[in-house]
Amino acid sequence: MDLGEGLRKALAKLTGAAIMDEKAVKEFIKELQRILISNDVNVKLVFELSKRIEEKTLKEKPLPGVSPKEHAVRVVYDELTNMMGERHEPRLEKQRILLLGLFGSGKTTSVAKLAKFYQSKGLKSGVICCDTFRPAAFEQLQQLSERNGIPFYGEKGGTDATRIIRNGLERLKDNDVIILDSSGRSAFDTDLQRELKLISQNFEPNERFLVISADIGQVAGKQAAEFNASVPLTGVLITKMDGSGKGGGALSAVAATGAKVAFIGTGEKIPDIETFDSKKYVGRLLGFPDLETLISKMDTIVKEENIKPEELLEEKFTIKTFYEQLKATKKMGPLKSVFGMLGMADMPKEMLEQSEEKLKTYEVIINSMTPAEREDASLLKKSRSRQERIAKGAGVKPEDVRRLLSEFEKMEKMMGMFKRDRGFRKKMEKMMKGGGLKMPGAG
Ligand SMILES: Nc1nc2c(ncn2[C@@H]2O[C@H](COP(=O)(O)OP(=O)(O)OP(=O)(O)O)[C@@H](O)[C@H]2O)c(=O)[nH]1
Ligand SMILES: [Mg+2]
Repeated sequence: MDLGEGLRKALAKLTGAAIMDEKAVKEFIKELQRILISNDVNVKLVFELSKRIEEKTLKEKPLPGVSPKEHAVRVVYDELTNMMGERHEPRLEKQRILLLGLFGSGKTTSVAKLAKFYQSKGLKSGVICCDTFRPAAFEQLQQLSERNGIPFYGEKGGTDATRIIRNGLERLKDNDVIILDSSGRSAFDTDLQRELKLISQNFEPNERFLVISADIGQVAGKQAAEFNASVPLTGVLITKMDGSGKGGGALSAVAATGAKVAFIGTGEKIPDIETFDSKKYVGRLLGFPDLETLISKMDTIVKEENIKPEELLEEKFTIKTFYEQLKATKKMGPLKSVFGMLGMADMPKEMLEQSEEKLKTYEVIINSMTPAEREDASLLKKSRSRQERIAKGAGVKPEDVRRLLSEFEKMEKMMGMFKRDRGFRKKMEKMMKGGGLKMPGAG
């Protein structure tokens, strides 16, 4: 079971118990330990954490106005947050950043992601390829940079790191932020150590970020300590937080070494990077809405797709709005995380998977509908002959048309829920101001 799902279930059980007595708390603690350990969090950390949670839940008096159950949720939230490290505040100023790490950890991708990140903060940012080890490294970063409008310097086939850095710094001197991609190895060895020392001396980085893939779990702690001993790190960037069930293990292990998790990678695409904030991370795991991230993400997409926010919540939900939304949500990345951010973690699976192919099929189906049908889906629901006509026109099976309709209906229901919720937007605004953030299952 994934970490978030496990935690949410265990908490819901605790807060749903008729009385939250010692027995219920002890049961919860056992469950919590099982979930954390199976997600590769270090056993010692888990026992320390669960002991504190047990003590605080049973012995501490809740603040006035806070129910024992709310208190318990708060304790769990605080303890998990502490275990996962602190919040990173990136310096938004002129600087040089070195990314280092083992093979395939995500260095090159993260170099481009970071350049875009700093560009989005208004800083001119360029990148240097100083991976002199892997032959295709130059092309990979060059292409990523070209596609994303990032100034790039590299020397194809070049092996002289000192020279590459000198030339690169000269060529990119108009940039505020310069990020350097270094070569990996299959393990940390003296060869890599020597190379990184040389790069450090010539590049004089302000930040030295170790890039680690989340899928190595708690081994991340050992790795961070090992690198740190010879190349003093200023932070760690954990990639593949999206695909790995071991993200929590990696984060907590790195935090336990005292190294700081600076950024996390949450997907293969360039925008999939976040400054690390343990509160946000744990909040999302527990299913509390992370509205700041959601809203800023929505804002960008709404701008890109030219969607008017009112339209998303307009009175009438039509096939047209449905399709616009599917497209937008696909852009937002796995819908799962978006709904997780809204505190509605467990959506029907088929709605979470918006493949390119499926969207294409939907597009041709929708194109075969008459304007009236697009406005009023009830015309279609009742009429098999209309469904068949559309299928024929679109060159698909009638089942495909019905599948679209059934998804439309599900989404329509959800939108209805939002609206009945005394204005979804109002709720979001209220939550953002910090008031009224009700924890699921608590109370
Ligand atoms: N899902 C996911 N994939 C990622 C993420 N970051 C990187 N990847 C993928 O991981 C693979 C390796 O990434 P690279 O950036 O080439 O890794 P590297 O550390 O530069 O590798 P070497 O140069 O060979 O040492 C690529 O397929 C990336 O798309 C992430 O945050 N999430
Ligand atoms: Mg690379």
